[in-house]
Amino acid sequence: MAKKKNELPNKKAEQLAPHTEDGADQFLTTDQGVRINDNQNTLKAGERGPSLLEDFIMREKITHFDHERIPERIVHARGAGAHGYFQVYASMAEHTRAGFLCDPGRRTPVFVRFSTVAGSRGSTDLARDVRGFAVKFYTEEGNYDLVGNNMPVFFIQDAVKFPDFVHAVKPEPHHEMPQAASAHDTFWDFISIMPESMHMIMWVMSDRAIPRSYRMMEGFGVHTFRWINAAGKGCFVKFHWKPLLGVHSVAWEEAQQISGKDPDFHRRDLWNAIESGNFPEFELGVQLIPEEDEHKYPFDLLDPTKIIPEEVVPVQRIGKMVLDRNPDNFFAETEQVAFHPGHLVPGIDFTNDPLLQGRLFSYLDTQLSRLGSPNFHEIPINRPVAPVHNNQRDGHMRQTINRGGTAYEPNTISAGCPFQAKMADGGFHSYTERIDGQKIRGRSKSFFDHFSQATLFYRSQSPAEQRHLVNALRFELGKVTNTDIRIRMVGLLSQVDKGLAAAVAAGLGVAVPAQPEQPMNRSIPADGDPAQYQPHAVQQPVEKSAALSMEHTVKDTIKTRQIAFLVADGVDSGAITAMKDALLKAGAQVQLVAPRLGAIRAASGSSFEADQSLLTAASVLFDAVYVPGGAESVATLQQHPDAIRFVNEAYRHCKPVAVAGEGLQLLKATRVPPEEASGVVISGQAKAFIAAIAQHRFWERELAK
Ligand code: HDE
Repeated sequence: MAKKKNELPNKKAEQLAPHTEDGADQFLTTDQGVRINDNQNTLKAGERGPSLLEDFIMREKITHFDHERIPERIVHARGAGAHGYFQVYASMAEHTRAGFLCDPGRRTPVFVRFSTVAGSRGSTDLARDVRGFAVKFYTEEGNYDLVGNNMPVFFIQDAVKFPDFVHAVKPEPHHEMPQAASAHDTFWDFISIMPESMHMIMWVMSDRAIPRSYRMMEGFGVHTFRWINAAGKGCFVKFHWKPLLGVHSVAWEEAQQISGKDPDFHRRDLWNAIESGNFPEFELGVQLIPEEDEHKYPFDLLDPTKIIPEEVVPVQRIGKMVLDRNPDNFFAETEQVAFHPGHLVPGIDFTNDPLLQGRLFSYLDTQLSRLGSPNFHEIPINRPVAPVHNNQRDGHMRQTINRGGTAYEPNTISAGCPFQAKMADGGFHSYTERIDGQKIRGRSKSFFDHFSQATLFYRSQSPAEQRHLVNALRFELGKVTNTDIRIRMVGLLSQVDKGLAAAVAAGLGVAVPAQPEQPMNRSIPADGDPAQYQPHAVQQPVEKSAALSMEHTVKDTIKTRQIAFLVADGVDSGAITAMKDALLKAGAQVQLVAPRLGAIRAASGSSFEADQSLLTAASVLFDAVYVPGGAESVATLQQHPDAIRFVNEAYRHCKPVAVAGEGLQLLKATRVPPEEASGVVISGQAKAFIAAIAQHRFWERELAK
């Protein structure tokens, strides 16, 4: 498909353009612009002699190479980025004075980076993990970063625990194993004595942790933030990103296989979608809470382990983000982009969430070691489109050439410039919140309900989702070698839901502890009285929340779904064309998978080019499989173990399978029932197949196994 170009002006794209380089039709040069005549041989004393120190060309090249790497991000090292824009549907001026949220005519350029958390830069995309969802808005009033995740809560309530948490989940320090996985002793050791993690554990053990695509996951700001309008009135706000393609995941076994077949699965999917003009779209949603309601709920708005159920405060969809351009260079853009929750614009402010407060320190600090200089804001991808004028000067790799004879403020020599901006001129003004308290290391009692929202999440899941959650816990705790940790975890789970704990315990071959009423909580100060720190459950305003289950997501589109057609010589060309046309029309993408590459001869005499062979393709890389008729083609596939495996696996992973004509014969060689069943279409009818693909998965099949 031809790449659709976004012709509309984009200030960030215009700003980046002069920084791009293109070697097409150009001579090779040194970094100083000198043309290179021989890039194949070092300067030597004689053809067989030693290399000469004076070879400035070779030394420059090797020196640059030696220093190519920068430290990877301590968390969220593996990611993929994209450019796009955001536009608000209607002015939100009643609640915020942020310019990009008040003008529906304004398209604000954005750069988004999706990521996994625990793995290194080269790790698999399909690890069971939280996904980062970081958005940089290049607004007219300066850069605003919404640095969120695909899960609305977090593991811990206070930033001071973050290094411990990350050390626990990262590969273990003595042997650096396992990579990009939480299924090991240190992670679960920490969690088993950290009851505040239980709500987040429900999310990470759910299928949300193995998304089908970055384009099919939600995003959340996690913390409660504040909006402030032009009159200075504040309200609380929770941010959501809602993908227009719905929220979908893969099966755990599938995730593990994808990690082998294509560890770049999510990165490739994002790249290909944008290249083919299928621009990912997300709506920005907000939950607005009037200040007067701060203490109205049975949870604390400042506690990042809590959500506000959508049934209690509905999510208003206020605008749309479209990702329409891939980066030109991964390192320059995706690797060097620097997010920071403290990149704020007037009209948006923080709350006292103790996790957020710690983040405000960490992100700026980490960029200094990662990017190596306080001038990281001058790297093209990080530059605001709003003008920058201040008295920050010098430092490594300074690029701006500041004119003028003063670098301080106030001054008279430069007529006081650059001068402070009044609020009316767009000057940032922190929200005037009244604070009155003692200086203490402590936590509010309102943070001590560690279980009721974990319970709410678990009970809101469909039976299949609950099953997956149980299996995920059995898998993860099954990889834990220390039995005490397993038992402590089962004890904690019994505080969430007795059935959940019993199911996990059965898989681990342990008993649910009889007395887990006071779950282990080591998260207390040395001189603290344990009795004062015990978690307690608080009745939630709803028993269940539909929004928490992916079963309730969008299931009326097959846009960008990848469909495999299994074909061989002698295939029925009509059955290919009819199905392909219908699927393409509905927005899906089709690949012909054959026993070998090259031209596949159809029964009619025409031919088709195979996109992949059974050797390079795998069912786990597709959303559905179709076997068109043609006696010779089907007979060949029936004899091909990889074709049988392809269909069996697609069925096992609960995907739609369709056959037409003799294609039915292939099913007889597989474990797929050769009859019309949920997600099995034997009529060859495109309409039924499309409806099945839109359903995504038929999890009930798992029960029949
Ligand atoms: Fe981060 N986090 N984080 N985090 N985080 C980083 O910043 C940190 C937290 C999130 O694509 C680091 O530039 C602390 C919550 C994303 O570049 C670092 C705490 C949420 C990304 C850091 C948290 C996030 C990061 C590492 C607890 C969801 C990737 C590299 C107080 C709301 C951004 C970097 C990108 C990255 C610190 C918790 C999201 C070390 C101290 C909660 C999406 O600064």
